[in-house]
Amino acid sequence: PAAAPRIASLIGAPTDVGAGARGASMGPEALRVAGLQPALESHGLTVLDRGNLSGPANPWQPPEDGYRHLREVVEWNRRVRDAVAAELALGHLPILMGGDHCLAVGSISAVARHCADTGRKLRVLWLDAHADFNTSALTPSGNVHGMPVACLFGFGPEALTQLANMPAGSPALRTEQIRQIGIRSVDPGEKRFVHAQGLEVFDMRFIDEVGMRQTMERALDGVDANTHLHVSFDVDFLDPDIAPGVGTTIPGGPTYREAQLCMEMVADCGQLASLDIMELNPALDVRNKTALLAVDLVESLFGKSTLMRTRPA
Ligand code: EXY
Ligand code: MN
Ligand code: MN
Ligand code: MN
Repeated sequence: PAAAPRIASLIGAPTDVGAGARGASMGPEALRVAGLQPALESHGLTVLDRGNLSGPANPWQPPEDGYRHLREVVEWNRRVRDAVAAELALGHLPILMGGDHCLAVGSISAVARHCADTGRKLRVLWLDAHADFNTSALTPSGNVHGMPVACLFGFGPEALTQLANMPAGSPALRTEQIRQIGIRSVDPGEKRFVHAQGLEVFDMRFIDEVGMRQTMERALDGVDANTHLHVSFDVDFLDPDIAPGVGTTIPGGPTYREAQLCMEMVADCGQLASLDIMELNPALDVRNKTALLAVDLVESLFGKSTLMRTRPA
């Protein structure tokens, strides 16, 4: 496979404007304190810490027309999009440190546009307990972190659905470009919409029945040397027993080893080209252990493995 970029750029987005609990705004610093940069460097990457983006404060208001803080959400997403686009244009591998998961609209919009401009295929792996496929009509909360995938598919406010500025006003993402893994909490209307749109979802039931290895083989099927692989890692993907530091814990997530295998198989495919690390909430964590775990898993994403020094042919 084509060599993935070896310069990674850390972009902090310290906000929780899209979330239902405060605290994900502290995620970027917790990842730094947990040693994200030296961990990546130990796997041969050159790492540029670009510091934190700034943006509007969280006004902590109830929903208006089905959205909480839409103005602030849009502003943060524009800044994330621009920052991620700038790193992609330099040939760097952007790592967005969230921040809540609404910001994946901005980062994946930049990635989708980059792929359209450079003729690369795009595959997004959405690692999450949630499908994040609500709309203003379906949402039980108005929290935009429950809506980013729908926005990327073109269902949402124009200010978010048009962030990628794709040719002919196309949505940033199509069903064949995304695989969701670890899903175990979907609202009733959201579930119908996920089915109607034909999303490929490897939910926890699927992982229980076939195992993480076959799940990842299927999720990565078709990824080739011309594929830009983006991983959007919502830390609530992980079982709350090992990862309590998130605002929306859902029991029954991947174990430590299942999560490691997931990341290791991404590393093996050699195509990882951009990453989001989202929803880490240090206010709910225990001695930064969820941040340390996230760093450990991200190391596996970049090729840490137990015994093998080289990949099998
Ligand atoms: N589905 C619920 C809602 O839309 O309010 C919960 C969404 C939580 C989203 C998290 C972070 O991935
Ligand atoms: Mn590129
Ligand atoms: Mn999410
Ligand atoms: Mn989630």
